[in-house]
Amino acid sequence: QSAEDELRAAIENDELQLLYQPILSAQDGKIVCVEALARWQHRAYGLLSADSFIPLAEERGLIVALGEWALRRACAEAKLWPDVKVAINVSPIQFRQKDFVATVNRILTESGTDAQRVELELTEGVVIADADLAEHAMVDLRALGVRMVLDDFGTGYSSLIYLRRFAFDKIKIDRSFMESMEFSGESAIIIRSIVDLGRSLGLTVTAEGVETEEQARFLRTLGCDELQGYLFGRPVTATEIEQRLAEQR
Ligand code: G
Ligand code: G
Ligand code: MN
Ligand code: NA
Repeated sequence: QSAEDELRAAIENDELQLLYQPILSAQDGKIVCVEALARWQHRAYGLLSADSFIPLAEERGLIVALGEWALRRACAEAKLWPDVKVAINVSPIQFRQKDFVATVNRILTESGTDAQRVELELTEGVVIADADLAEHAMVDLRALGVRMVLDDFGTGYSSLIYLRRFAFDKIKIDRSFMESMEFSGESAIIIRSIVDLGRSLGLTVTAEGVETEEQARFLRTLGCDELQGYLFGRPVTATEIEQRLAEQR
């Protein structure tokens, strides 16, 4: 059986799973959101991270089904933690489907999920192919009440144009800037600029890949709104998130 056939079967038979990584308010350290990250428990290879099968799904036309599965699963599991938002990564291919907005609307309705609790994470790649289509889809999604997030911010080449043209609610600073962050260095200057830019445009700014107390302190000083990274928690199961939320109450 080819990897493609195995992945198709895994999607159809609900054999994939979602882990959730906490995203904290920089102000009070409370979990305000969790990001859903797909995993594949493979018979032979063990637990596979998204990097090892999302590209395959995109190449072989399986990403639309996988994306719908992820939306449905995240909406179902998010019932365990009513106070916290859930962020779902959306592939550019999935986003460009003519019926994407209708699909999101249907899944929200079927699962009884409040749209305000759902964030969709897009990368710049989404708008490169067909900006008009993307613009309309974003307006329609926001009209549903869903929040739109620009993921991996700072890695594309025309981020500023996208921020002006598209109605994002939030930007996530790519974790590559944290990795190389020296407080007097170039990455720190870039991070500061992104935080200032986002705030002056009225966007929520989230930093990803926060691994040290020093990084967290620096980001709080800058006025970054939300923090995500191994310092605060790795991706874990829905049940583990539920337990952690119970502890913070
Ligand atoms: O958690 P991990 O390192 O496996 O994530 C790797 C990449 O896969 C990240 O860029 C993440 O956005 C992406 N990813 C994780 N889950 C999903 C998903 O459900 N759908 C899509 N389209 N991308 C995902
Ligand atoms: O592209 P996207 O931002 O969706 O990818 C999120 C990915 O980043 C996930 O694979 C997640 O496991 C990973 N990640 C989250 N926090 C950290 C961190 O603190 N350090 C590193 N190296 N990776 C992280
Ligand atoms: Mn993401
Ligand atoms: Na990212």
